[in-house]
Amino acid sequence: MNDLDTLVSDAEREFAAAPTPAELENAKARYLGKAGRVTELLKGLAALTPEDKKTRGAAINQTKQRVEALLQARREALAEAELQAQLKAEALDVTLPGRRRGEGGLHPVSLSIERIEAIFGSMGFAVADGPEIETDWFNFTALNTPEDHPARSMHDTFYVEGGNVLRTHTSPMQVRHAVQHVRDHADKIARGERMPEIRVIAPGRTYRVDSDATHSPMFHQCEGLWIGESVSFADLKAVLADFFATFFETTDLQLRFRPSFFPFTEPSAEVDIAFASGPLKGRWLEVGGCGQVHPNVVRNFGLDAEHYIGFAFGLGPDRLTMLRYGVNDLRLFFDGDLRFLSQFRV
Ligand code: 2NM
Repeated sequence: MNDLDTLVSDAEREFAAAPTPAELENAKARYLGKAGRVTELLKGLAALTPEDKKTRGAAINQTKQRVEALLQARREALAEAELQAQLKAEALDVTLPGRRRGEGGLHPVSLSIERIEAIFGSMGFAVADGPEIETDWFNFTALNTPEDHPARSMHDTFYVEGGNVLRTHTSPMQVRHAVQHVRDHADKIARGERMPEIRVIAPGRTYRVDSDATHSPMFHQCEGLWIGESVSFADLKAVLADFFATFFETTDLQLRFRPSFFPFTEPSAEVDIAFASGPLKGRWLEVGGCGQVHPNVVRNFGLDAEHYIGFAFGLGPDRLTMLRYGVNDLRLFFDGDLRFLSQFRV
């Protein structure tokens, strides 16, 4: 191997050993730069005879071209390797599923309240709304609750500034609705004409000082009221039987009224149901309270209690939702954990 072939194979080895374009350019300088090996060979031509200069010059030029070709090949190889590395690093898996917009849905208790409104709506009940901060009169006094009743204690009721309370039930909305209804029909009532019946439900948030697995300081209630000239306990039974059968989508259902006491009804009863099949089969479950509206409450509506009579009831949408879906801890509804809540998305 002559000195020129050695130079070419040296260049090839050094170019191949350069791992980056920058190091390749350093290696190039050692051959083709101002003091590079090829340049030095060309400088050496000056000392030769014209004859030798010609043959040697041609050989060096050929060597230079071979080195330049090797350099160019190595440049392209490094550029290609860099491109491949970049493509690999930035690789996109186009078969991955897209990012979806998060889907929301109604809270399970809201779903129940919507069902409750639809069912009672089909029986002609209007839906009342009202403030969550209530006056003492609408929350207690109008509902025949005496000054010394334990429900009025600070242990049971959240008091806010000005002597108002966070409503402990939704009945005050019914009082507001009934009082307005009576005002709206005052002329008719004064002429002794028939007043349209009061038929209303009041769903919403209510508050009591209570907190454990089955009690939350904020919970939901849906109270119902039907007042007319001869609305009886038999009507109450029919309305509630129809409601529970529709809500739980079964006619295999027993209904039981257990004597009880509420200041705003007389007589009063707790309502129990029992399913004939399913996981709760045969167990009596308390689902609400009810009664004939107390004459004092009827008078507070602005009506003659000798002439108008009816019933009221209170249901717990939280508890109805637990029974419907088999949820055993009330707190799950109010923790805001999406792993729980997303299961009810419809
Ligand atoms: C219940 C139980 C019994 C009730 C009474 C009234 C009103 F406004 F007519 F006086 N509303 N709701 C009532 C009666 C509520 O909840 C357990």
